[in-house]
Amino acid sequence: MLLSDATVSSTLFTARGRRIPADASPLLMGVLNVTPDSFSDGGRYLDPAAAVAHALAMVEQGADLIDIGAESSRPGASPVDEQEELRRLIPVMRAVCREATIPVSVDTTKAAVARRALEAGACIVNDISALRFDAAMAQVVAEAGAGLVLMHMQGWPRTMQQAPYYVDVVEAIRAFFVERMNTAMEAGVGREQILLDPGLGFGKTLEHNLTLLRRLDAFLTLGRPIVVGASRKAFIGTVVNRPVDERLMGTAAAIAVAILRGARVVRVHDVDAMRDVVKMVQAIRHA
Ligand code: HH2
Repeated sequence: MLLSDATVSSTLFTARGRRIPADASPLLMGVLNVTPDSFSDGGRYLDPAAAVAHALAMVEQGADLIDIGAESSRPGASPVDEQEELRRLIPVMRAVCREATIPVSVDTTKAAVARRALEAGACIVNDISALRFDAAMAQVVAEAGAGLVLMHMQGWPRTMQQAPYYVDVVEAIRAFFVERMNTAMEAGVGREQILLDPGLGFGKTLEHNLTLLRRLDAFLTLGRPIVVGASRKAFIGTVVNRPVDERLMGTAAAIAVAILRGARVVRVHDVDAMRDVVKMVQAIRHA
């Protein structure tokens, strides 16, 4: 099904005084993990100079946003303490925000890390716990007027893939989004600051992930932009039977479907290749 763009207004979202126009979407969010253990690029960008160079390369390749994370959330990952997360993140965040003109987000669940990242120039908080892991997070986002990605996850990264269960995965996540948006707005976050992400791979079976992509349009009536992070994930590996560094084509297919079903932001590792996917899908949609 092709979808009209009527469900989101001419402003896609706002982030610290920046207005991201709807007609610029679908946006490519390039992933930068400054971690030793991320599932696909762990260890590659621990050196701050390499991390900054990679971020700038993604900008060059056409990224619309850069998402920087310093704690892996892969299934079974061990938590990282605040000091270590800050140590990895802040120098890179500061340098990328100085060099790049596009909006930069911080992928964190900790309010103190989000605050320091915003001070360093980030303008979006990508919280995979949707404000559930740190009671102070909503306030930090509200005070900064930052963009906010509310992502769905069942359980915690350590255990989330052990036995994910839903009566109806789409309905469960829809209800979660409504409840989390209300929590954010009660804390003073503006509706226009919010983006929603079903959290592919976060407490979901293969069937759940595929169903969410197929039925992504069920979330459009919530009136907020949908973010999808399918890039290189295990569920793609299961379908195509390939290791993490050979999932480019599987990722391309997932992203094409996500955009056709209404995704406004796609979070990807391979910006150069996925730029072509976005362009091609858009050309077909607008023909
Ligand atoms: N996926 C990952 C991390 N953060 N944020 C959002 N909003 N959506 C996602 O799907 C999402 C996310 C996991 O991918 P990655 O960052 O590459 O790996 P790791 O968590 O191992 O660092």
